[in-house]
Amino acid sequence: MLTIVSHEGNISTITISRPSALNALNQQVLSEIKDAFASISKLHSTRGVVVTGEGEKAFVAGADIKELSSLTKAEAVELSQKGHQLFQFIADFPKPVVALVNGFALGGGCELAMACHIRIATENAKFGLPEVNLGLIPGYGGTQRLTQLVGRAKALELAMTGDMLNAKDARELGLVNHVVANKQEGIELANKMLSKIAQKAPLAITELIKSVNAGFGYEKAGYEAEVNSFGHLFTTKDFIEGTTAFMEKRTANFKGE
Ligand code: CO8
Repeated sequence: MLTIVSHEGNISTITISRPSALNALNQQVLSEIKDAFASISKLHSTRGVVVTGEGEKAFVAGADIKELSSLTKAEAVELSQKGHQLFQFIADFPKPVVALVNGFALGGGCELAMACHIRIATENAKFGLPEVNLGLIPGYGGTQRLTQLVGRAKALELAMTGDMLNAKDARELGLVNHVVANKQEGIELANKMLSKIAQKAPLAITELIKSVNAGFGYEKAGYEAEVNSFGHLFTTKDFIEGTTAFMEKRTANFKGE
């Protein structure tokens, strides 16, 4: 298993545990996250969920680039659509979901954190959508959710430069709710917050999540445009160059082809 589910009191924790690849999301991890949320949704005793990454270095450093590099356009579109469904399931989850971001939250990792309701980041956390370095764009809803959280101008700047934001800057921009010194403090804060919410009426919390999300609207056109553009880029030479360069640990030389 690459995803560990644990329960303490009325809080369930999902830990993505693939430290050798900085907890990157391969298809197995995605499917295990889906199963974890599905099983927690049936647990009456769980009143809140924490999602985090194993270790201190990474929350999730993105989709698994080695796996992505061999996908066809059709496979990439299918996987992106599956990810969209899963991340929207998390965004609509009827119980509060806190992302405890303990290190790198890049690409799909940043998208996973953004799908959660609340984000707590450790001081060493780094956020970013660096897909442009691979000849790609975000494919798990990042173009939409980053824009919702930080506004169009900053979202475009971050996604076009691929720059990483530190935890404090991410908090300034509204991407992160709270910054804590380390993972232990993050666990304590997440537990405190979720325990407080657990004392409120559960049905009211569920309706609150539904209402806030309805106001944002699941802008289907935006998510669909992302999937189509993401898939299209799998047919380009720049995508081959970008992913090859990552695996060869060098800077990519893009030609716009
Ligand atoms: N995928 C696969 N392996 C990874 C990933 C990743 N995203 N990130 C890190 N790793 C691996 C490295 O290859 C390395 O493995 P090895 O030891 O075998 O060489 C190991 O993890 C440790 O990483 P580094 O040695 O690179 O550690 P550093 O501290 O030097 O650097 C970084 C850390 C800066 C985080 C660096 O690893 C990095 O840049 N990683 C890639 C980040 C990235 O580009 N993420 C975006 C990926 S694309 C994406 O998320 C698209 C989402 C939509 C997908 C839709 C699916 C269809």
